[in-house]
Amino acid sequence: MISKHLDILPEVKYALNNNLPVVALESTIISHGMPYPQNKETALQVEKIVRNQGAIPATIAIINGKLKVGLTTNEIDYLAKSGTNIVKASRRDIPYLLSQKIDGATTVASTMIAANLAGIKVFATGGIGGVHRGASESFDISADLQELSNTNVAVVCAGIKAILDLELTLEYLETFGVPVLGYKTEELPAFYSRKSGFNVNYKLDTPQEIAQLLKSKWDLNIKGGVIIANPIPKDKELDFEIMNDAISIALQEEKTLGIKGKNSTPFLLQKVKELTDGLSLDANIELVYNNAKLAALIAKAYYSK
Ligand code: PSU
Ligand code: MN
Repeated sequence: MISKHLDILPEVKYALNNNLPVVALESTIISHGMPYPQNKETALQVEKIVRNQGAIPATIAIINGKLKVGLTTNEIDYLAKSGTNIVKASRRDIPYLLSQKIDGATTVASTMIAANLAGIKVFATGGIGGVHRGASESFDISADLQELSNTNVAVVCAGIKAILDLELTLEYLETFGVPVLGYKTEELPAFYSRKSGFNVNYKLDTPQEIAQLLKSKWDLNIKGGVIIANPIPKDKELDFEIMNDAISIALQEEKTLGIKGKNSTPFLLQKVKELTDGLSLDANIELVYNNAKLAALIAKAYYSK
């Protein structure tokens, strides 16, 4: 009965049936992570980058009561224009949205669920959700982390978003057995910048080695995902200290306004963008491109004989 709830684009279905590399892409980053029209341009460009590497892109969202795996340009345009008017849909929201036929943009967690149901192994995004700063009081821990401990999809990201508590996020991932790999780096990147002061678990230097690690994990039925932390390119990164200052101001304002729960991440990203005169958005776009490329190479390595 799974197929009743899944709507897979023919091109993606063909690729999956023939063991061709497919890369899943999320849609909350389109609706809630970036403003229009940059969000639309980015989403389309990301698909192009995946194609240029020889893989098939599958952007995922909830449309017309189905988990849609692979979107048309019109659907991407619709999500981009809807912005925060569309529901940000994580794991807990899927049953309600499907049964009520309400559209939703999928987060890392819900994109992983749909990708796994469709049989997609590799997923590219900007940054995963994590343990928020001050979580000991707010209890705000992204559902993305639980999903990574449960669902067999590899997530390529630019490390853990600098707005979060990186140390606590790493502890959480360790507890739940999620490997954090660094692509050509020992240091965990912090989204906008390449340094964070924390280490990844293992540094791997080729997409082939990463694909082998994924196979080892899943051959043994060691359930759950893998994080592949891919640092933003050197010439695109922002200064760690400057970003930290902007993030501190954004966090203070969030507290004053009483913003909580699922609105927290979109608010912080938007506020940091304002405080950096748009520089954080430029960096965010560049790091997503960089991740899409690596994800395509890993997907190709995973499916090569
Ligand atoms: N990365 C980005 N921009 C985003 C997000 C990630 O560069 O907008 C989104 C993802 O969809 C991620 C979500 O799953 O933020 C995390 O939200 P929360 O902390 O509420 O779980
Ligand atoms: Mn949260």
